[in-house]
Amino acid sequence: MPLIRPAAPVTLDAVDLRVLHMPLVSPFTTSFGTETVREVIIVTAETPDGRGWGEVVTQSEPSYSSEYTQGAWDVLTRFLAPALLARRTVAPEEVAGALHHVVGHRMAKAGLELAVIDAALRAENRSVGEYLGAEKDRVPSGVSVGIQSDPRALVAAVGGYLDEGYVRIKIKIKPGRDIAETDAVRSAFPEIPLQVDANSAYTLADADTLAQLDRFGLLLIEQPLQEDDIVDHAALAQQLKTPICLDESITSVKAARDALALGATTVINVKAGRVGGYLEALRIADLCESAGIPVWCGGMLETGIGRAANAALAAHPAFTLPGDVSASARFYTEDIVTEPAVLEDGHVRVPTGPGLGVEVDLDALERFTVARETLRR
Ligand code: OSB
Ligand code: MG
Repeated sequence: MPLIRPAAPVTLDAVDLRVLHMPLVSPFTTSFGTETVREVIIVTAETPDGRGWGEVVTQSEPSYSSEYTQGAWDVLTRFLAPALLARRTVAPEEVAGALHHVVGHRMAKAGLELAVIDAALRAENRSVGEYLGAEKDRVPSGVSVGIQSDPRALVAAVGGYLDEGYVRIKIKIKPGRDIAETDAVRSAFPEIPLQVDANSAYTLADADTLAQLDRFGLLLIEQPLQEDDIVDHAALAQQLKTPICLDESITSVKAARDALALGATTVINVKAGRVGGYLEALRIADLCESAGIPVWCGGMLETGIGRAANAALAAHPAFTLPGDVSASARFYTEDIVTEPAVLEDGHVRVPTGPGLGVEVDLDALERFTVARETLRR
């Protein structure tokens, strides 16, 4: 069965790119650093029938992955957007092929592809949920909690999110800020679905430390070792009871297939940006569904644009674990869409309107914009 019902091609008149700086409600700290402002690229695909919106989820520094905003800006303006504009028309399913000659830069490609998907679906009056195979009208919402000043502060932060209704907690860990943190959260909340994310901060030599996490009954540990440590992850899996879930390492359906074949992971975090787009994300979900591997939708502190697409993806039946699909207010006091995602009974609604099903607040977009360039055919 084909993964999706294709959408008709759109005529691309222009691609508009903006860098936005959006203040975060509170600093977000991971093993690779602290963010206080989300720097993100918003893509507009301009067609004779209207606009489509996309989001490039790079961060300002190449820490989570080798991609970063200024690098994405360079490759988008010099190579990717010109390659798409050189075609008279393009269908969403043709974008990846049209950009294939550029190696890597998956987040940049994913943002362009999403703008074309949105434009094409709006023109056909189809929702991104229908397009991606969503089978739910709302998805369970997990929250990713950054490293705090100490375990007590972490317990307080987690308690706040539980009070809001989040159904699954993920805490960030790093060497020296792991066992005591997880112990504190587990002791305070013995029953909650809990997982940890190391963002590549350990090596196989830390296996004994990581094995101490086994006693906390975690759903999984996310990306303990580095992006290219596939064989080491397989070795680590032999030493842990906690399931390993790869994030950074899964850059494509091929990488997913290899990691599964080697026993490096038993759960997969799917992020459209990391893998080059929502269609590749769907291929990974499909692979995992066939293999009986649970998947969940990861997040990259998306604005309302990417957040809408993530909610739709997470509503696909392959996504059997709660994702990092939180309410907009988890990260932002002001979003760039008119109806930001809210938490309702621990869930986020899957938009049903045409395309992404959200309208961009052009005033807010303008206020957060720090750079802009329009490329034309
Ligand atoms: O590893 O999942 C990650 C944010 C930025 C970069 C990497 C990660 C994250 C998160 C936040 O954990 C997830 C979210 O958007 O809610
Ligand atoms: Mg992660």
